Amino acid sequence: VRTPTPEDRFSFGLWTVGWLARDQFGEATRDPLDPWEYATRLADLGAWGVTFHDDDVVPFGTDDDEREKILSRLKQATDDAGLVVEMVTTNLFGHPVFKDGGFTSNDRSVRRFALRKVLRNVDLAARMGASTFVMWGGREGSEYDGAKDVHAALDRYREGVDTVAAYIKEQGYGLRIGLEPKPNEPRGDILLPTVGHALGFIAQLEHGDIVGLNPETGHEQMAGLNYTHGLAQALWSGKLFHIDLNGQRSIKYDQDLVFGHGDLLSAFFTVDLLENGFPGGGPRYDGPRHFDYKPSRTENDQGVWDSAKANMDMYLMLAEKAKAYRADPRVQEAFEASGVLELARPTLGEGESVADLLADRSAFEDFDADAAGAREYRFVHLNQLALEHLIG
Ligand code: 3MF
Ligand code: MG
Ligand code: MG
Ligand code: MG
Repeated sequence: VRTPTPEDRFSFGLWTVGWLARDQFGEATRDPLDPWEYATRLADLGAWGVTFHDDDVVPFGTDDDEREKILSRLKQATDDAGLVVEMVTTNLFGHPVFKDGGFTSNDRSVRRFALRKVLRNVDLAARMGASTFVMWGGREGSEYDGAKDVHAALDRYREGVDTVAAYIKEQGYGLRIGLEPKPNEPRGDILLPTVGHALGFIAQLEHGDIVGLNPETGHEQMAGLNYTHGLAQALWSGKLFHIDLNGQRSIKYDQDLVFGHGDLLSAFFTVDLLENGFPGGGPRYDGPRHFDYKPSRTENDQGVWDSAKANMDMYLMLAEKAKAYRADPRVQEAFEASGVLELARPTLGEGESVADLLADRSAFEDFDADAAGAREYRFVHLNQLALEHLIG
């Protein structure tokens, strides 16, 4: 594989390579580096950008002077390394104060504290030159249905997101908010569990014009859903603002594997959509290729950086294969034969009214449903061509 360049726009959360591998059952297996060390090592591998939670860089509770020192140091290091801070996000899940949520905690004083933490972080995001502000509400939810008034919680969620969005506009910051859906973990059930739920929520916002999505591969797959379809609907809705790429093997705990190390065929079609767009045209994603994975607990210094590189290598290898797949004349023929391209043609003719449709006997009275039912789509042949390219 070729070496990634800044044009590829690969970015990483500092919390990914920075994860010390402490899990539910075991202690950390790695020693921490300073945030700027992670950043420069990612730059050496060919990454273009980094992202972080406030607390990844400035530990919770740090005083203002120390915070200022740390932030200047990080900014200097990213500038020196030629790295972009493309996204900033808020940790509303680590401290015990957020155990029942941030924006939707049953405790109003916690909700006010959460909002202040986020607003301060919006200022930081703008100062770092970020373009996306992600909100993952990992603690917004419940273990017990009786413990959360979901109607009130959604009111408070909307109030929180609208307050932040209004502040962004008021300050004239060039930031857009990306909501990140996840079905569960750490809460038993999380609010806005899927791309679809989040799109429905955004439609209820006052400032929804600057609110979109940051869908994560593994989060959709934890719910048994098709990540590529989730991206597709977000694109169709004009709401695909950012992405979290990683790997997940079926419906189980959040694995955060290297991109492509989970469902490889699904990863192929994800890259095909991101790189080549919809077969029939339509909106394209032009944001960062952002990875949110965790180097496995078995990895130390070598393995952490091998795995970071593996994400980019997987993406580049799949991009190359996806290009060859689309360029293959047999694939174009199969698209034709399978009706994949025909789907882009509107069902009604130009200017055709419902009355015209009702008057069209060929559409119904004289339509030979049995003949149409006998049509062969040959999707298996098309899929086999994709696999030929993928493993060939
Ligand atoms: C958890 C996540 C989060 C979010 C992050 C916002 C800790 O499963 O995916 O990572 O991505 O909080 O960007
Ligand atoms: Mg995640
Ligand atoms: Mg995950
Ligand atoms: Mg994520």
